[in-house]
Amino acid sequence: MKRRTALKIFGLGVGGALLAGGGGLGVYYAAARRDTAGKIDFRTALAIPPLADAEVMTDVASGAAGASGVRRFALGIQAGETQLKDGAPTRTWGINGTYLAPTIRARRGETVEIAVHNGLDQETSLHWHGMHLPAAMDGGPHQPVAAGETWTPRWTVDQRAATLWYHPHVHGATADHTYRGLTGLFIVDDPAGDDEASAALNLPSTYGVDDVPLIVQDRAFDGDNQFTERIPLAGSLGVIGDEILVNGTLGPYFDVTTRLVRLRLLNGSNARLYNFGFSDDRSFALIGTDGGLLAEPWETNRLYLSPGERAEIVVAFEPGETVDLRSFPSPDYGGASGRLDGFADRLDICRFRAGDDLADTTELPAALGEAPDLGDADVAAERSFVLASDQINGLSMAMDRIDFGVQEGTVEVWEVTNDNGYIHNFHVHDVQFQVLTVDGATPPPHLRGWKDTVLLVPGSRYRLAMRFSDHTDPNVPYMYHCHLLQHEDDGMMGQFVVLADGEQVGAVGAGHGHHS
Ligand SMILES: [Cu+2]
Repeated sequence: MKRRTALKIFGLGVGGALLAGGGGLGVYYAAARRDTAGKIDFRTALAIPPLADAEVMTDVASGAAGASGVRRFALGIQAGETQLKDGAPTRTWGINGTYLAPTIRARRGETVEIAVHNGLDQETSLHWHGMHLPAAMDGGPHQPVAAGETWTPRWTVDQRAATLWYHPHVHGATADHTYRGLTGLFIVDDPAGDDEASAALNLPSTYGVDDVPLIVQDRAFDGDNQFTERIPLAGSLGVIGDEILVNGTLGPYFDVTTRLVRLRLLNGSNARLYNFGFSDDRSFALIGTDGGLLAEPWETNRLYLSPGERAEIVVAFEPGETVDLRSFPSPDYGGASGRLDGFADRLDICRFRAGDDLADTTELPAALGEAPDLGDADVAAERSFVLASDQINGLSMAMDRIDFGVQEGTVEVWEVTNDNGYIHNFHVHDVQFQVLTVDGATPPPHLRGWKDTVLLVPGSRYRLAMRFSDHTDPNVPYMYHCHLLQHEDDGMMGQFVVLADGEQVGAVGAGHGHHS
């Protein structure tokens, strides 16, 4: 069935509703607007993903990392059960645990090596979302890890401090594998002692204390506490769940001990968008987007994130207060299917309980990073991408088709439009891009920093500038795609290669990434 149909109907439950006539469907439709504001029992302490242990190896052979050595991480993908709710445990997947994954941290300039062991009974992959790295290390559809095998990518981190993440990317099964729980953060830090960089800013930066990751995911549970992707009445985006997990915790609270707290938000949902704000409508400062810090903080009381996007915000708390992070109804998208896609929902996400004495040692500087600077660059090529009907430019993803090659060392401008009437977004591997314009105008403040994923409002035109540096390979492609995972799996994805001078686009196999 095509996914762009307005109403997608699954299962016996809706069959019964249909037999009962329009009134039965109407019950589902009415229930499709969820409002949990003030109704969540925040009784479980927010889980903080552990930091991944690294073994530092002296790398004599390649000399790649010089004196700093190579940081080697070990990630074990496994199936298991997780006690997410009262009653039966939920069958989940996780990495070094049964749900979600440890947070990897590495500094710019360090060489990392990550041993990814697949302990599942089927192939999967891990993709380093937002990372600038060789295509063969990217963990996309062409780097599947077979059941029982270990894949060990290695690269030198070379990009700004940023909140990146990792998740499976096997073609046709990315949505399912991610939904089961394979999601972790990858935080890039600036080099130690680099006083030009973010490390010198006095931002909140104590992990889990005043620098807190929030992996926000919606999930639908069946009557037996199991994740289900077969919800009764679905819209156009894929599975929309009615319960919110943060770092794998349902109904989480976080005890605030400092006046300022940095939250690293990841929309880790397959399909749901979040219009973040607080229950008292307080303002907060957006300090960073997908690719790192903004030039300056932006004060707002709402922040819209589509699947795969990240944001770093700084929130100020008063002693003794309680306030909830909430997702508010989305202003712009609606209609009948918009409601089924969750755009009318109001959902409580996480409670913040401030202590009576708050440490006050950090600050929010007026100047943070450097604004993207590609607006004046010489542009080597312009390309256009139209997303509609599970396709990009009228083509579905094919593993053995490389759509185009770009020249290493050049800047390109990609014009991206959503010509569909349904929500999509656009993610490009290997690079962070600058949004030059939206419908010809200067982008809003939350799109003025480095991005790797951008929401595509239907009918709007986004001009994205990106520089392709390093890592040429005519035969191993990077992906560009919609990050609503069902759309991606259904074929809304393409492939490009980065070419050295004089190189031609090569060939890539059809792969064995298709699941049955
Ligand atoms: Cu899409």
